[in-house]
Amino acid sequence: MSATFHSASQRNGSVLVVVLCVCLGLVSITLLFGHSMLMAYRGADNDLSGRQAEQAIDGAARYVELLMATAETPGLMPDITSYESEAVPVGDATFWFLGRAAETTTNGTTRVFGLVDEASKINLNMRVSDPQIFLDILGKLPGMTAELAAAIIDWRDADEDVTPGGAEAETYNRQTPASSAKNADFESVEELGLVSGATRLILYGEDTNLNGVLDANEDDGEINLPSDNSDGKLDPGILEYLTVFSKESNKQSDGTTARINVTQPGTELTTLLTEKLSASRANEIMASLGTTTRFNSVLAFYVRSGMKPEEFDLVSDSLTTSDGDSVAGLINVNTASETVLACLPGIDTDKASKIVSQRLGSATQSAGIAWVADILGPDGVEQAGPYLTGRSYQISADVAAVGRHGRGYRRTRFVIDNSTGTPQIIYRRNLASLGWALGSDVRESFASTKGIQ
Ligand SMILES: [Ca+2]
Ligand SMILES: [Ca+2]
Ligand SMILES: [Ca+2]
Ligand SMILES: [Ca+2]
Repeated sequence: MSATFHSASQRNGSVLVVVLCVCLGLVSITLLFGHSMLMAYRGADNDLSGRQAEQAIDGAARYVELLMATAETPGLMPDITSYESEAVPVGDATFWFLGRAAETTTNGTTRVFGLVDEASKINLNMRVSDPQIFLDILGKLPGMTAELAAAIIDWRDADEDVTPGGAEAETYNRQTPASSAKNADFESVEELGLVSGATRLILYGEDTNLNGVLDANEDDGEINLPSDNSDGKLDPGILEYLTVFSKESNKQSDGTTARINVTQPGTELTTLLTEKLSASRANEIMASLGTTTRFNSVLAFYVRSGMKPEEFDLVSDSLTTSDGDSVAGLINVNTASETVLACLPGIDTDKASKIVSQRLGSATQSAGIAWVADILGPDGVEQAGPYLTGRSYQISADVAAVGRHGRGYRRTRFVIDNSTGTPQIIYRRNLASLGWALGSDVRESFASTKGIQ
């Protein structure tokens, strides 16, 4: 009896245990199910947020095309105050244009939102009269090695003659898989990754997410990748300073008439000066030019002409020293950084610094270049003049975006070309894999408002 009772109570106890187990099992299944539902929901939410972010990025690209199409002065970078660049709402999504500080002295410590001028960079395909000039320009880039500079020359020149320290087919043939030098122009800066001597460190430097800003992991030494010198300054790689896209049409602002070649000054030039200035000034200027036609740049022509800066700025966009349909690779003195300017012949760090500080001190944005002649001096004009412009026709928009609740991070960099008068996207690259590029403050702002991230 007692045994039966015991056994019954044992059985009851077992049943209870079984029931409890089943209940616990059901609860855990429910919890598990609930959790997976939540994960599925979050996944779907992330998918939706990602799609929203992608749509915001496409919208941002169209916004830049519109800005360029409606610009009052073609070739003038849109003024930062004339467009939205930071935390721009598009429905439930938000986008940012990752920009660059105007001063290089901020060392990546200032987050700047805005569009970037491709003509503010050195063009890997720029034309020079002597390869040594380009070798010197490249050699002044921070972190550049003599070997890589030489290999860049060899990569794009048509011949198989090895520049000292460089690389042609014989070097690439020894690689696995065997390849050869391209012997043609670069189509993107990413192509540099194929060039002999290029390393991740030289290309990216400390700026592994290519946002121009010193992120926490880029200033903590060896604690997190990349390895950096934790000196509180961003040491970017050469990608920061290079482009393949800068190009301007060699037409006057009407888009059809060829610019006037000042190395063959004739009645066209007199007519232009008469129209833009006056008949008497045209005569004086033509007289002071005399028979000299050996100008290697429009800036050198200006120095010789005796024009006032404001006179030259009225005519400079109608002048050229080239007979080609377009001119590629000129550097815009109105947007280029001190680092880029100091790479050019005839511009030392002192002059580069003066150019940038005078530009920052000016109240209005300019497309003129006369103002740099005073800083450069006659020798500087002679050497740097052939590589300078005041205008830009290719803008890059590095767009980062999130969907609702700050989720679904996406990033795409576009280059939009307006050299034909109709803006069009000529480059698009997904940069989301480089990781979050908006800093901890933006992430925290979403976390604090939505409790997510
Ligand atoms: Ca070659
Ligand atoms: Ca960075
Ligand atoms: Ca680090
Ligand atoms: Ca550093």
